[in-house]
Amino acid sequence: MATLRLVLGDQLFTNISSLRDIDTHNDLVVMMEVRPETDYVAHHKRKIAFLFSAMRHFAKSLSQSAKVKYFTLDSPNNQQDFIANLKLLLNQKSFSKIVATEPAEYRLLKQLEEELPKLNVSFEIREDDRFLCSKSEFESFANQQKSLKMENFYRWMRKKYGLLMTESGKPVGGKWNYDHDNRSPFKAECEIKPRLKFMPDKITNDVLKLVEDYFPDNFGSLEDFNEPVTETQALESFHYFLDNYLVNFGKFQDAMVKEESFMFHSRISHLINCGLLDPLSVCKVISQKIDVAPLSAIEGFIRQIIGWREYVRGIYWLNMPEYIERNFFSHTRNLPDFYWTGNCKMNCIKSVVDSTRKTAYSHHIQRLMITGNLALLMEIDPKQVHEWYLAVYDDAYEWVELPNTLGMALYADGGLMSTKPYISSGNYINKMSDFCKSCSYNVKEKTGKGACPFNYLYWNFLHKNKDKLAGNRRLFMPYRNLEKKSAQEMQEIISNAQDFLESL
Ligand code: FAD
Ligand code: DLZ
Ligand code: SF4
Repeated sequence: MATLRLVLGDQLFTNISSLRDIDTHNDLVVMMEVRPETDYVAHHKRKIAFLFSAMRHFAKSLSQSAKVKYFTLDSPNNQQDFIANLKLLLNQKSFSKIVATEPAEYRLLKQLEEELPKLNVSFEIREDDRFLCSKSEFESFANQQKSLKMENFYRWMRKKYGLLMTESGKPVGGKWNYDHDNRSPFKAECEIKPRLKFMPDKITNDVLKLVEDYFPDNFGSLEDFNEPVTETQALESFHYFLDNYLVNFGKFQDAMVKEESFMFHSRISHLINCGLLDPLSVCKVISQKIDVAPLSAIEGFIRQIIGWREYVRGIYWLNMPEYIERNFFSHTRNLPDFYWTGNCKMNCIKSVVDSTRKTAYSHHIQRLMITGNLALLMEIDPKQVHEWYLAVYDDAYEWVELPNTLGMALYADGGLMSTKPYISSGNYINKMSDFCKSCSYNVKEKTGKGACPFNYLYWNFLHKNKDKLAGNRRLFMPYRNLEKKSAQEMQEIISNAQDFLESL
């Protein structure tokens, strides 16, 4: 008898485990656009458009060799629920079994585990082996460590996959990590080429109209939508990165330039996360580029994928569901409106929010050291920050977004993800970007009306959280500098910070 095979929106991979043994004559693949998934946060319009278009293209391509039932969001028989739609299909035809690949998010895995048994048909939830470290492997790795550190995990993964390893088992070039070479600001010393654009076809145009009709008030703009939405286009986009940006990827990885949201970054996280690109294949291709790009760029890139990406997933599954509740500093302030409107005098924040609205993208340092940094210094409730990041980026799924936001950017997990909070004054932002040049605040001023808010908020934060942070060896220098501040300077810092926070 036939099998019913469920494919979720972020499982657009031809060799996904749920399809591997498909009987193309009998089985039915089901995919669906449903309101609970579009509404668990109010996603950026571009995120919904990208995913729906990619889902529809995937279904179309699959239907050339298999039977596919696709529920569009506006189809009249769509029950707007994964289980209710499965029930509908089970009522129309008998299936011996339902097969799915495990959802990447805790929320949906729990729902399937609870509700599939009620359908009175056998079911199987298979492992998602697109990830390079299984949940159980990560757990046993973690159990063997005195303290869990990304760097150790990354080295273990390098050995496991033989990536950038010599035949004698040593790291290529003699060092595991070349991050020190990757911290240059950008002084317009080379061209940043325009990105490749993929013009919308009929499928994409239909989706763009649907998103505008159904989600008119969601954050973000659909103007000039030109994302890759098929595997072929995703590969083209990745190869364009290799040919045009990889050489400078490492050196300028942390640099920020107004109006240049992508810099030399790959812009592939949304493509990997939804299945259009395979992370291991990407790393294998890039490791062959050793003759055309600096080792620091290649190593840095591979570290992000087999290191950070897998590590955050491991942390997520090891600690959910309690992880989402963590709030180490007990912060409770509301996220200010300017995270949505961009209406504020801080040029760095305004620029990042504006480009997020246009592209549903920011690169890592913009997420960590601009919006994340300020949210922590402003003592915003971690859950509200988490929901913002989950909504506004087209690569955002809870398994990857939550540890990055709650753990890395906000230190709300008290140090599980990072060894110290990623906070900075305006000085760092000024060093790594051109935002401050055209800001109405003065980055050199520490206190007073015209002073950069990052400056007094930074020292105020360190002062306020002395009990929790002063013992951290990685914060030795900042605390030593804090001690050197005069009583009067401290008073001004605290009073400026208070005024700022109360004005939110
Ligand atoms: P590149 O800089 O070109 O890096 C290459 C690839 O490495 C990325 O495509 C991505 O797959 C992977 N990668 C790099 N850093 C990380 C990381 N810290 N965690 C996981 N993978 C990483 N990434 C997401 O994919 N989804 C998210 O929802 C997300 N939320 C974030 C929230 C915050 C607060 C922060 C600080 C980071 C977040 N990241 C997230 C990680 C990172 O910022 C993005 O992966 C990266 O900016 C994507 O751009 P890119 O493809 O051009 O990456
Ligand atoms: C993000 C998303 C959105 C917006 N819509 C859908 C959808 O309608 N149908 C679907 O199958 N998946 C969607 N997704 C992706 C899911 O949220 C994702 O598969 C789960 O959260 C598991 O990671
Ligand atoms: Fe941002 Fe401060 Fe620089 Fe203005 S001066 S851009 S607020 S860091």
